[in-house]
Amino acid sequence: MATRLPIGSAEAQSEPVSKAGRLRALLQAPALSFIMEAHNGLSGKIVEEAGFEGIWASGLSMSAALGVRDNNEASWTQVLEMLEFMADATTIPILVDGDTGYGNFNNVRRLVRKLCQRGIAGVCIEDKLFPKTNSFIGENQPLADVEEFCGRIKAGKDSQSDGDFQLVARVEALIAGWGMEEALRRAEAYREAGADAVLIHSKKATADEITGFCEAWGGRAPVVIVPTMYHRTPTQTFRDAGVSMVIWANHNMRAAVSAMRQVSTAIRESESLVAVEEEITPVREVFALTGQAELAAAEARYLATGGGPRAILLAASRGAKLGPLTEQRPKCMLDVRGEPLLQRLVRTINESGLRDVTVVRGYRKEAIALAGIETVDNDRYGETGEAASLACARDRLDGPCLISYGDILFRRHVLDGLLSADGDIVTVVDARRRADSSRAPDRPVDWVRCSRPFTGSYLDDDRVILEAIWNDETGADDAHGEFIGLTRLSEDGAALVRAALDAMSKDGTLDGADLPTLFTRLIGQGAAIDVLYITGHWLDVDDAFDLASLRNLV
Ligand code: SPV
Ligand code: MG
Repeated sequence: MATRLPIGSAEAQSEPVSKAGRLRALLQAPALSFIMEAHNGLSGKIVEEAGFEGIWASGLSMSAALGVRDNNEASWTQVLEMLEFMADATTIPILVDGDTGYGNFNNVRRLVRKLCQRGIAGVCIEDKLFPKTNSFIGENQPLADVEEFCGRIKAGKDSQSDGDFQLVARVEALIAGWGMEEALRRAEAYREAGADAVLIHSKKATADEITGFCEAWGGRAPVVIVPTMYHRTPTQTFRDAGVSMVIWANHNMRAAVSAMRQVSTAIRESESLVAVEEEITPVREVFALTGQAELAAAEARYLATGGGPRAILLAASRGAKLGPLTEQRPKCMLDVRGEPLLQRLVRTINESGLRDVTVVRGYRKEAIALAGIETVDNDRYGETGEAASLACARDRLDGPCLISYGDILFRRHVLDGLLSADGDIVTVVDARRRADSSRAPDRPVDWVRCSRPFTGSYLDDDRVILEAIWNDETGADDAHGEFIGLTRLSEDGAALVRAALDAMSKDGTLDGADLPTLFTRLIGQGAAIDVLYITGHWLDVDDAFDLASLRNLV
């Protein structure tokens, strides 16, 4: 058995504290602590998210979640498997309800060894017989022989590979109707056998038995309680009685049952999702809970990119028209239904197979902290424009790439169409944008004129070339559409853009240039910029009006 370091000792402080060590500290601390029931990885995460310091892996709840009775119908290895998911999903200690230990001392030995291997912080075993029955069912359940149960405790303590692993002995004498004296006799025997704490269980509606036990017990070992039946008792009563830990034993499982019943009934009766959609957790929150962002970051790190285009997102500007909304963060980080706009954009790009994403930051750059992206900074964002931001990512213009404004969102098929379009430089133009009466009148638009207008004909797949691009209202009536801020470059296209940026830097025009200026220069040099016409299915955010429509639409 590994050695146990005394709480607060110098050695203990220099060691990283294991989950078992943290459970031990909770049990031994003078303050009352609380652990909350969970029955799988997801509920474990929710318990941790709520701020609890520990998890009660309830036998009743895990059984119920598996659709079986709390009578050891789930085998101990099935429980172990669930516990492994819970331990992997959380960082707080788990005290597992080990029922009776699944047999005699020998089963307890194996159980404790396996729990330690799986990173479980402690086990609670109750002085009953295998197969167990839930304490709240029936009367006068038979109790284990004290000596035999002490053997289970000793065997468990001798088998722990983590010196801090906690074994809590659960005394069922009060529940079984054997009285206080027997409860105290058993608790003392279990303490002497090596139990780290005793759980005194009661099914009375008041806490009299608990306070009576605590008074007579006198703090000989930490006391754990489960106030399921005496739930009206004020928590201060437990503090005053010197209880060490409260287990809220089954309330997540019961809450899940109520919520699932409600939702199932509502959907069944209305034959629709309308009534429930706003009431239940959005799918994206489930993705967040299960750590999807971490996977995106890992994919960026470990998955071969296959030489696919790199994405460069220009997100340096503040979005001053959004006023106080962009005081603390740039507009690309504005919340759109619980998720920053930029994160939605990155996800669309990732979904199209582009994993190498570089964001050019500027205003409030520290606010741009997303998993799965790289960043470069345009620290002169205040006096420069889009071309200078792109020049900050010049080193990354070394092969096929996608350039996007950081404040736009588009449907994935727009990007997929662009990625498969021919041409060294291809820009996306919305042919219908001019007819969009919902936009604010002073909103800046990158107008374009092309070699021919959009026709919408199925047979029309002739090449379209960009002839002019400008962003004032002059000539808006002659425009064939609006540049949406999305461009794809081949390796040769990237070389052309790089050379143009270098030339602009040399002749002093870079700082004041936006992307239309850069494209105009390229056109002037004879470069062919292809156009991919689309009709809608994208959005940009320039002002509060755009943001409101975006929040309504997404
Ligand atoms: C459990 O949560 O499974 C327990 C606590 O053992 S109780 O149901 O209150 O007995
Ligand atoms: Mg139980």
